[in-house]
Amino acid sequence: MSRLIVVSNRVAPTQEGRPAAGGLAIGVLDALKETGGVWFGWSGEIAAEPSPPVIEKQGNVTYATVGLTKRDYDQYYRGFSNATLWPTFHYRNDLSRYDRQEYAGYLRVNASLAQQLKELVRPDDIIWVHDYHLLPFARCLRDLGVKNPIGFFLHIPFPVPEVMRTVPPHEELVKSMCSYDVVGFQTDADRQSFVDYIERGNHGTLSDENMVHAYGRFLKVAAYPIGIYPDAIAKAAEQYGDRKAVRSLRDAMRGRKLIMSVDRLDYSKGLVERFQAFERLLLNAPGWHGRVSLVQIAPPTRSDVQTYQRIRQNLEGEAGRINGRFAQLDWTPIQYLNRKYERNLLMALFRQSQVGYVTPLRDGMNLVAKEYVASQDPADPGVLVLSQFAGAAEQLPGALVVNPFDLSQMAEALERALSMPLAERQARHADMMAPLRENNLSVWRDTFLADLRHVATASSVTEKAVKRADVTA
Ligand code: GDG
Repeated sequence: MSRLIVVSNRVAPTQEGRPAAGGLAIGVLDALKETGGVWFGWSGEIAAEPSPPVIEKQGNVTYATVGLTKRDYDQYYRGFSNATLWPTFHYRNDLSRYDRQEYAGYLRVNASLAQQLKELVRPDDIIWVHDYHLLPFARCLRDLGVKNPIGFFLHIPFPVPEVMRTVPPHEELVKSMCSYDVVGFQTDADRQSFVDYIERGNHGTLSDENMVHAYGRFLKVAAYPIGIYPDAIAKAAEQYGDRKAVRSLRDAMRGRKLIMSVDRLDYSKGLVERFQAFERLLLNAPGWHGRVSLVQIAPPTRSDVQTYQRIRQNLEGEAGRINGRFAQLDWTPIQYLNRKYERNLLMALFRQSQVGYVTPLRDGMNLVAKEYVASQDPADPGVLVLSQFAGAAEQLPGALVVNPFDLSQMAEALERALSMPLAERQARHADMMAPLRENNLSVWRDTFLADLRHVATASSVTEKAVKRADVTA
């Protein structure tokens, strides 16, 4: 059996007690622990100069991590990845900026990571690369003569061509993505945006079975919605129900209803709009005063990127303003916690709550939405209020789906969720658990890897045939 090498910008912290708060890290780690393999990427440390990977084995996973220099970090990570690609791919061109030096740094780091990985690759390994930091990574490996199957999965949305074209080196990026054997997206809409870019720009064609022929290569382009392990989450949510933090929250609620939200502190998650819609509920339905609280957990991320500092200030301002307006001596409407919690504890908190409030302005999938559903007690489940712009909305038919730009609609959905009869809550919950079990995290990984193995073999045969035909023509 060939070895699996996973490549992502950041390898999840390996030390106990350092929880990874990020969908990619959680999804990849769970997926890799089962199959075993190598996880290659940045250690999270700033190094004085580039050095060979540090290798550490834990169970059946080998971690191979490298440091980044300050210049690499600034240009590749903080710059082009998170100040250009992240906002644009989340349709926030207004927050996106482009700097040629940063793009050069992005390409340089991709090339240098590829060079370092090449030393570890064996001929029968298969390589699975993750996310927007590494769009050109396969191109770099191919330039070094690596012939192994290489697949790519994008965890965030892929924008429609008009938006993609606002990134100045858009064509170079898309062309380099065609060096992969499989390019996977979270949803069919993302896949379609990528195919539209190729077809409308006359860069290539789509044939049966999602095969794209572009820039002289054949690759599969498909949607592989990332999943979770719902039964393991349900178990953890139940077991952690007795923890002190969970009991304290239950006591503090004193019979009040609880709306729970958990997100990395990111402008794509729609946190400000979410607070404002909750405020609208309190304005429109004063009967809820003193009877419902919103708990927002938002661990900070990328806090050295300027736009992230701004969202933090805005959110603190909004929470303070709304609490100042409505709070009573014994009731705080919004509890805003700007820190990380243990993951199983979060699942137990979800189970305590009556509403899961997940309203990103744009999101590749959103694992929190799925985790919220999985954490519920089937006998007395909470209701999920979910943005239509999360990939998860396609897969969770029992959610109350809202447009996060429509505050009134969100406030109405909250009220409906808070008052929903038990039978309807149970039916909606059951409607969501079935697809979550059917498309769990193993299915995501196994489907992607099966396609990668299949396509890599088939396309190398096709490309050889095309080359032979070119020579004899
Ligand atoms: C990217 C895409 C896509 C959150 N706070 C804490 C904590 N978390 C965990 C959640 C969840 C994960 O982090 C967040 O995942 P999301 O999917 O919601 O969002 P992103 O981080 O933006 O993830 C996203 C995902 O990749 C996977 O492909 O769904 O669209 O943007 O698992 O529970 N975990 C801990 N403490 C916290 O305080 N331990």
